[in-house]
Amino acid sequence: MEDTIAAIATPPGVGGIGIIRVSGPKSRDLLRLLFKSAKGIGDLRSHHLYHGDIISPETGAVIDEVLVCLMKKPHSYTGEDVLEINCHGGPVILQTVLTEIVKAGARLAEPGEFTRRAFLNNRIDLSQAEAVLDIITARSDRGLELAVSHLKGTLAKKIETLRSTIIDVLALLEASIDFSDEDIEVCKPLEIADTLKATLDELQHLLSTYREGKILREGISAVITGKPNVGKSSLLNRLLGEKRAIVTPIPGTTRDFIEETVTIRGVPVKLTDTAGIREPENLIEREGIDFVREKLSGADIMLIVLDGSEKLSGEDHDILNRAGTKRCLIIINKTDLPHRLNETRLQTLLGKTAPQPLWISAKYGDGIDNLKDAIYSLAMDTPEHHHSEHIISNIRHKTALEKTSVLLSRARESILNGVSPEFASFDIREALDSLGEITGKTINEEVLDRIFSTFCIGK
Ligand SMILES: Nc1nc2c(ncn2[C@@H]2O[C@H](COP(=O)(O)OP(=O)(O)OP(=O)(O)O)[C@@H](O)[C@H]2O)c(=O)[nH]1
Ligand SMILES: [Mg+2]
Repeated sequence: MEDTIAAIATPPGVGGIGIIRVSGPKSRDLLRLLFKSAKGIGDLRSHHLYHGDIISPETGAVIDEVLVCLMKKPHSYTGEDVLEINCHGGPVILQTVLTEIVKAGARLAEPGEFTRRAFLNNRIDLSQAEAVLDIITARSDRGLELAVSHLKGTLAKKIETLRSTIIDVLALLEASIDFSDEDIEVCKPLEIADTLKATLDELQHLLSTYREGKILREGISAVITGKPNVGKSSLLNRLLGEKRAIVTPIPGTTRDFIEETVTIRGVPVKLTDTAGIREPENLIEREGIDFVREKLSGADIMLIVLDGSEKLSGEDHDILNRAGTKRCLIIINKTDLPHRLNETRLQTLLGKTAPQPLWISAKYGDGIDNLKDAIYSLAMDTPEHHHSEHIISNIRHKTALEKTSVLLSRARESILNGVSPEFASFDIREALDSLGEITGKTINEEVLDRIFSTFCIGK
């Protein structure tokens, strides 16, 4: 039998309320031992809130005035008896109550252990358990929408449909192996190959959404670069909608880098404003510029800022040349001032295939909407949106889908080439296992440990 686990479920620190969560067979006894209510709790109804005190069973002293709720199995998050105690939200209170619970026979929960139990008791599948974590850590509206749709089981349903098709194929193949001596044609190779092709196409489609899903879930990093005084810090402030970085007419204002995250068209973007790149005049500048190069090499995209009110300089050339193959946008700032930058020269320098530079005024906000669209498209690689329910965002799912795809292709090849069906059947079985890893139908303990260890305690 499972033991009973307990943890503080709310974040550390002070708050209006703090919740302690308990799950396991002892939940009910713990409540009867530690909780006293003036009205009594009678036969303790499930999913009802009771008001009263948590007391120390040894001294009878009141520890806190609380609301408690028992959710009897199987209708609870974990599928076991779950007890939630709403205490006042102070760290000492919560710790004291938790200590009493542990003294009374519960054990402190590991990170993610409640959700792990929910999975083991078939309340949710593995893709839904992972979605719980994604909901907690969502960094944008669309990231949250995606996680919620996964929690609702949309991905799991899709995977189950694919599995069921593959199982049908396997059944046909197996029949043809069993009846191979007899003269009945049970397996039509071309039909099977077609079904597999359709499944492979669906797998490919799911895989093609990974980039979008990953970006919605994790966001991207963008570094703003350019020579001094072109308006990098002004651009950061404009995109953030607040004055975060110091802006002055003195070239070399920004020395350190400044990092802030904004949501652009639903994507969390970590923006880094950096020191202007030029031949360093002193040690501080040299350090600053070295930092920029480091930041640039790690960034997903680069926003290269030029000053439209000045001619292109050698420094601009250097920066553009160094951009290399990195995804970047060329931004010409200060469009509110008379134009002095020679666009034809810039275009020649960039080459014909380069994207059109974007004109903006960081100071007055012109062109910023266009710039946001361009950042979004560049990040996604495509302006096309997928529906949340058909997007994958987890590398574990991607790897499993890829493996499934390889195995099914191999099975299809051998069927088309008239190879004995045993081979295809073997590959298809493996493909089923690999697909089942996504929902947790086939999974080992080690993988479970890895997944749930990334959760917070109390979830
Ligand atoms: N007219 C006009 N001035 C701008 C614009 N953007 C920035 N500036 C001015 O240009 C000067 C430099 O702006 P910053 O944002 O500090 O430039 P920076 O690229 O961060 O400069 P460093 O940190 O020194 O590398 C300031 O005086 C800004 O007010 C713009 O769109 N139009
Ligand atoms: Mg600056």
